[in-house]
Amino acid sequence: MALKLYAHPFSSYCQKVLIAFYENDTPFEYLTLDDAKNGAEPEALWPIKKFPVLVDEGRAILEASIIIEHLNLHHPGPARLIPEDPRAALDVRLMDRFFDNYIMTPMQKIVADRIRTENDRDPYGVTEAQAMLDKAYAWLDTALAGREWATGVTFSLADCAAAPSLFYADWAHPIGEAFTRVRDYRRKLLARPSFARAVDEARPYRPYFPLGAPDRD
Ligand SMILES: N[C@@H](CCC(=O)N[C@@H](CS)C(=O)NCC(=O)O)C(=O)O
Repeated sequence: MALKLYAHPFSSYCQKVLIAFYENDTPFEYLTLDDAKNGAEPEALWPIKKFPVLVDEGRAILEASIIIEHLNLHHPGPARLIPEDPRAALDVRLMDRFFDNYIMTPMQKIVADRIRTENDRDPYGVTEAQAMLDKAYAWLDTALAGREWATGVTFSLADCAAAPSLFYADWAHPIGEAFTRVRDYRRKLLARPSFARAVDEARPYRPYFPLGAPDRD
């Protein structure tokens, strides 16, 4: 039975998972959320109503990191996105948490705030999110010293998380020029064929970016 992925090309967490699929050329059925007839099934599978959702043999696999762990375990390919050495795997999972919690979450906060009506906006929360991004960029700039990818020389789950989070975070709250390693790393992620493909598939949706997608990348 084919793997079914409910996703949207412009969604950062969906792109995180798409990178993992594309790294290994893993075959799957791509069901976009634009297709109204697909609405009911993913919501029934995950009443929290967040995407992506993977269905494998009728079982729903939830949360982007867990989907990538699941692929690594049950549908492995040549690119091992989680190292076999448990200590190295812990480093990868730490960086995956870092990108989700301290880059993706504040980036989503800033973007979501802009979609709301003026009255429902939360300027204090946005300022906090911007401050978190500045702290995260600074920490990451130091952490990346001597590394080719998020945790070293091998592309991993952590880089799947890094790519869409830094991609959109730089649109929402630009990465300062002083953070040269972060800026170089973001550029390198954009050049990775798996992520370049996900970014290209999402190009038609750029006019929907509420802050206005910059004319670059
Ligand atoms: N913790 C979830 C987050 C998923 C998430 O935030 N997905 C967004 C799209 S990037 C979503 O479903 N947004 C729709 C909504 O919040 O209604 C994961 O890791 O998969």
